[in-house]
Amino acid sequence: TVQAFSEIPGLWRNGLANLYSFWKLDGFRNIHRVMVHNFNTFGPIYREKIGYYNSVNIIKPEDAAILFKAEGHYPKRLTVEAWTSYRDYRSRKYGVLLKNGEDWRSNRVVLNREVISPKVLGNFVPLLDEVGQDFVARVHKKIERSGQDKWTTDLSQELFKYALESVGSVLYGERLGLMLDYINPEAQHFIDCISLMFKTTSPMLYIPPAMLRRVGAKIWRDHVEAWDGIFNQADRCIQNIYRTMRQDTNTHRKYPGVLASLLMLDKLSIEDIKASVTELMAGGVDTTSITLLWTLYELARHPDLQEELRAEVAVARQSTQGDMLQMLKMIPLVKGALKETLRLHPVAVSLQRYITEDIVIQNYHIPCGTLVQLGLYAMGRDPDVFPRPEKYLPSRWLRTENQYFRSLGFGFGPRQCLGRRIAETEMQLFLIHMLENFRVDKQRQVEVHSTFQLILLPEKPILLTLKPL
Ligand code: HEM
Ligand code: 2DC
Repeated sequence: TVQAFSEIPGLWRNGLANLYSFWKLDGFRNIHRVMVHNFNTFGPIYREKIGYYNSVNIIKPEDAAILFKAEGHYPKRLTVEAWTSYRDYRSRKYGVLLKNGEDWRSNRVVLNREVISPKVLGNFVPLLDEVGQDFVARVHKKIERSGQDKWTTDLSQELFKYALESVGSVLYGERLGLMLDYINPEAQHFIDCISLMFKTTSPMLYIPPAMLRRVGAKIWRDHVEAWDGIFNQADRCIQNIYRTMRQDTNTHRKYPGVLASLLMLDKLSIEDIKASVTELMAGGVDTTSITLLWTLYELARHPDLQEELRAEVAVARQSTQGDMLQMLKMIPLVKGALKETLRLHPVAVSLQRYITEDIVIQNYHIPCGTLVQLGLYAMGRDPDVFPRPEKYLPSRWLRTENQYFRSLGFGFGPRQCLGRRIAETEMQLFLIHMLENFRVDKQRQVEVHSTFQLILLPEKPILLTLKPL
């Protein structure tokens, strides 16, 4: 017989007391490890309430399948109240990230066609490929200047610029100039604002932003300042395109970018377009750059694997004579490496949905309307789900039969990551160019752990050495 909802193990009766213990454990920065600990303590399902944040947590792929079957027509994830509060405070529209219900769906359908449908890949690849080539040229220059035939550095700032340049070129159909020596200080400010925005968001998952705003808390003020910086820079980029579009009357031969395509399509209001394009621009920086940094870190730790990937890329290059769109279809191991990176170092610690019907998971009844959370980080390290989980093995993704609800780094279904195609293409092209030009090396074999700043980040700088082949 099915057991009652109230029988699910876990700590959910006293939210405030749990918030206190969470804080004592430094849980704000360790939510991923706290989740692993909870699954070890309570088993594959547990209930939890921290502050006002109430959820049921699951870890098994089979249970993820049940969850996503119950997500309904308008899938809804946890609302990040800090983000909606800011928009309400400044009277700005929600984009697709924060909308829900029919409003979300109608916007998302239009955006899907311009951002994530396979037909746009042909438009994106030449733009992103150019950015990849410029990155490589920039690294060659750095190596030359070092006078040592190698360059040892914390690549994260360079990768932030690469990611912003990439997403910018796709959104606006033109270059922002971030691969140059002297970059626009406003673009650098934008990058800094995104990191600050993420960092100030995490405590507000547990402490209501409305309350922090009332007492004039620093964290709320910093958060507002960060979003203001993000919106100002996105507004400048959007205005710029809007202006040139109105002057430019001749028909476009080249692909004009996502923003211009959306404006010409005329299916969404300008305010809706601005809101979602801003989210795309902000969502496109830390996510892909950190995933690439983790991938280079893993390749540096696994030199033989690095050579294998290099060989795969070389064969793909040879047999397609550099036709990039074709080449991207011939690099399964490179794609496996990216999946493997997201398994061990996911950007999102969890995926969540408010379920729209009653379900049964692990023999417990869960009522309609409950927030159910899949612990993505914990699942990636569960030995029952991934044999020898501590091993970085891209080849585990080559067999498709074992992938059932296991490759969820970008989420699932109609509410999955809107930037997924951009992210995947941008990261694949980056690895192709890097593998063709440099060997990645690491000084000492020290393990780097993650820290939670809304997204998971390396807890300390990762120093890598790049040498020309
Ligand atoms: C949503 C992961 C890159 C824009 C999401 C979600 C995840 C995710 C897990 C939630 C999906 C769900 O609830 O099912 C990632 C990862 C990335 C990445 C791992 C890179 C490695 C990007 C990029 C952009 C972007 C490059 C923008 C160009 C968005 C947006 C949403 C989203 C707008 C909200 C979609 C909606 O609510 O309809 N992402 N993301 N992401 N992501 Fe990404
Ligand atoms: C954070 O407990 C942990 O892709 C919380 O590009 C639950 C939660 C809810 C929503 C998740 C968030 C977590 C992590 C960051 C995500 C976000 C949805 C979208 C966002 C996964 C797991 C992200 C990084 C977007 C951000 C776009 C934004 C900057 C405009």
